[in-house]
Amino acid sequence: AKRVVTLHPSPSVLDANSSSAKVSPERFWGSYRPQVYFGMKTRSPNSMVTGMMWMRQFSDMDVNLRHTCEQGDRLHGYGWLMHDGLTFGVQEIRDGDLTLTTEFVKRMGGDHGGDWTWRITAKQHDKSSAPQAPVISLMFYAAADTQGSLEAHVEERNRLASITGFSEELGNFKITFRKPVTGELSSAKYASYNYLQTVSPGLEKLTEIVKHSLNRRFVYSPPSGEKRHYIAVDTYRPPHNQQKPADTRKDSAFVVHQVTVQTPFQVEVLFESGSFHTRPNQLVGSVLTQELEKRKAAFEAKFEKIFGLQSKGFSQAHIRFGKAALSNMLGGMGYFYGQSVVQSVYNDYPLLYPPGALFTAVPSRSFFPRGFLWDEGFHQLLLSKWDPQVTRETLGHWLDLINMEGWIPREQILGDEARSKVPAEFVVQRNENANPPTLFLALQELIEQLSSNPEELDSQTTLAFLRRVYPRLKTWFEWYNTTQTGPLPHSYRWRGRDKDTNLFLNPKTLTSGLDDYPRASHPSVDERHVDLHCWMALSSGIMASVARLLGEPHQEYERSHRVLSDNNLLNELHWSEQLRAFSDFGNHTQAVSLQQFPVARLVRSVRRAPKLQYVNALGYVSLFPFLLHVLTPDSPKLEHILRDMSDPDKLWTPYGLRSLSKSDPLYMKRNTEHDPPYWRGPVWINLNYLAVRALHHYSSLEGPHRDKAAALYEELRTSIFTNVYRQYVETGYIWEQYNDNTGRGQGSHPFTGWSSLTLLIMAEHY
Ligand code: 6A9
Repeated sequence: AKRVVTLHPSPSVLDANSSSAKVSPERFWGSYRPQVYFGMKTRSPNSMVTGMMWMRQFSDMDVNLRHTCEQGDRLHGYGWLMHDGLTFGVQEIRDGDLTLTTEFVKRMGGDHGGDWTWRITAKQHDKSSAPQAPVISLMFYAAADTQGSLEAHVEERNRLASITGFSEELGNFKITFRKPVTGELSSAKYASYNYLQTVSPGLEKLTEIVKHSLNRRFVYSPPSGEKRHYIAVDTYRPPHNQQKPADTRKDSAFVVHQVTVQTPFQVEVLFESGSFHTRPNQLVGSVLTQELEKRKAAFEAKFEKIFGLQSKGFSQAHIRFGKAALSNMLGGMGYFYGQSVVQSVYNDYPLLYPPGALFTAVPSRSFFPRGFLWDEGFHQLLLSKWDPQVTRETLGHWLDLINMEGWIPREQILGDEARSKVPAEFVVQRNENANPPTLFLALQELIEQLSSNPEELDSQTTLAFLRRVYPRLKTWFEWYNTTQTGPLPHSYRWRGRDKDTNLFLNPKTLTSGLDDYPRASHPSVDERHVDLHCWMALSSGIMASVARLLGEPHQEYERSHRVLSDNNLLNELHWSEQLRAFSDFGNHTQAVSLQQFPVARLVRSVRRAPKLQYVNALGYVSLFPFLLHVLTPDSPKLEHILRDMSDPDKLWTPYGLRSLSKSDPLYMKRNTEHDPPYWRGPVWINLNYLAVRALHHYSSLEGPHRDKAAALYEELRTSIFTNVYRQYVETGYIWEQYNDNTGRGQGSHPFTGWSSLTLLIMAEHY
């Protein structure tokens, strides 16, 4: 029963201190809190965190405090315009007629990850019709998480000029709040100041504490202008006798500096590390401006060198979009620490997984700011082009979370802050459940980089990395190859399908990553899934390559790869003559529908009994042998695949390939009254990326379908980036999916996880 919570016995990929300020000072501080609009922390458990909230004064609306990224805030857009993942970032936030630019720059020195400075620039939108420039409150804070201390230093009545503090990982430090100015050379602006010094029982409570401390008793009285009451944090210290003893263990210092000022203005916040003794000057004002300019220029040069959008003739606006796609993926990197809640058949109750760290990009800063296993493989396809060290460290973190069985929990909800965003019923992860092993896609990319530059230092690092991950990869592969097998030799079946068959039009398969994509109507052990078969073909091939590179026995992996890639076997297991496409197989009937029951609710009615047969749902699943390059270039099946892809009544749309054929009976059908279609029509960018990549692959190999693939390649590539770009310009966001009829972005936003692969499509980097 303890197996599920026992970690893999091999030495961990990452040394215990690999993310520490000593070993990795340049990556210690970062914007690793993607769930807030602006904030930084260090890559350490229980890190001291810093952040910013803001709110508009004298508005008709109720208190509009902004802090964690929320779709409900209805911002017109927010995201990183530039971010190098290492030294600096520039973000733009558009809230009504207010534009906030949040920039940070780091400077190395001392033993604790060095210094950084923030610069916030607030402006009223040019096109605003408001008679008066808005008055804004910015609230900068530092908060401890169960360890470390903070001391507030107050000057001039209510103005908190600085915070000094100490923590295990940072030693002594000082945070200074500069006064707002109109521009770099101008003198201070009129501003009102407030502060709050208190304790919090956990980082997920910070917004609430600030909200509950707000008071309208303060007066804003600019020299030329009317006096008005404004809302601010009130200074108070919770009296000791009111603290419940149980809470004091967790209670941690929390200090907020509020500045209230009319736009336009600019304000800077400095973090200075106590062990940085050789600081030449303060990183503020013109020094900061110069540093920023230098970083921006370096970023632009590196961006063009890697992605070459300019040399491909893209417009400046397209290039800005490309930079934002990359920057948001880098700026969406988080560092999480905590325990998953897991369940195996041997436990009566869920158990806590051992505590662990995860450095990962998140799919969506607002709606799911946490790690997802198969999303991460796609994220790293882009990030590995920019900084392979990020990819190695991320893969290292994921693979260090593997248990002795070879299982990695699919959704990583680590720490109270992450937990606070997830309804209880979604928290528990089950150890029968897989998720596509896309980390192999990222490994494949690292291996390709290595074979094209074997002499480079980076290749040595990758080789050493592969050596360390290898024992874990072996167990991971074995886990899929034993727990997810199907009824026939060399067939596979996703576990973890919905059980309560009659409540759903088609029971879902969340584990496949394609949630509600139609599968056999009646889940059974007789099923075989073509997408999983292809993932296994891919994975065994990468396992063979890694083993070969390391001089380890590789024959078994090669054999598996040969068998799983055998086009005859694939045809036998998965080719449906009726559909003339690849398909799942299982206990299935098409004759199902949702019926209104007398007691106002929908129940599935089955008009014809299921039987063992092909499922015949044409869509992404049927494309997998092509998407993952399992088909040989001379396969006659390619002709059918290319035809279905280019047929507007099936998969083709002007915005990319839709997930399910327009002619399928479940096309755009709801699964329950509360569960709208998700992978039953809309255009998803991760699989469209694979499709474009596959067209590129087949158009570069000799074969009867080469020309057709080449022509489709150009068309599909252009459709995808044209629409994602247009939606970004029109709505301010990159989206989770795109409507197959209108191209409109839908679902969660910003979604700068795999949708950012659009940049690779523009750059033609596969
Ligand atoms: C449930 C709601 C505030 C669904 O991008 C992450 C995943 C993909 O891996 C998967 O393929 N998304 C795709 O079908 C989003 C899953 C979000 C689950 C969140 C809890 C929280 O409410």
